Amino acid sequence: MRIRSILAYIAAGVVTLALPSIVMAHTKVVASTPAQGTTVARPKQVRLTFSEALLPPTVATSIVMTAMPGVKNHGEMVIRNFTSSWSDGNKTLTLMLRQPLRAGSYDVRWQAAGADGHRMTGKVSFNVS
Ligand SMILES: [Cu+2]
Repeated sequence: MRIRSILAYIAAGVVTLALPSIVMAHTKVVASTPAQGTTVARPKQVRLTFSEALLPPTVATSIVMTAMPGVKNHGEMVIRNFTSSWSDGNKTLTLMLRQPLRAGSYDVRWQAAGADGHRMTGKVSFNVS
């Protein structure tokens, strides 16, 4: 009985020590096409690969044009003409545009809840020439 309670005490300690690494493992984008900071020819799809498998209903993404060549104070324009699909065991999200993106600057903004339920947000920015 005494040994059992000691073992339970040790097990509780191990779980407590393991917690910080679980909390730290927040969802992030580990790769994208176009890649962050690059300039590409008019893409017809955008792909985000996350650090972990996600539940698609928890993921929201938007493609926002933030600047257009030759237009001052363009403001933000949300691009809506795409469909999306998951692959790679729900780690990779592909946004397929009905028309290639026009020249300009873009943010792909995302939010997603990872395994610990915390909602994370981020963005990938790139230029289209
Ligand atoms: Cu978290």
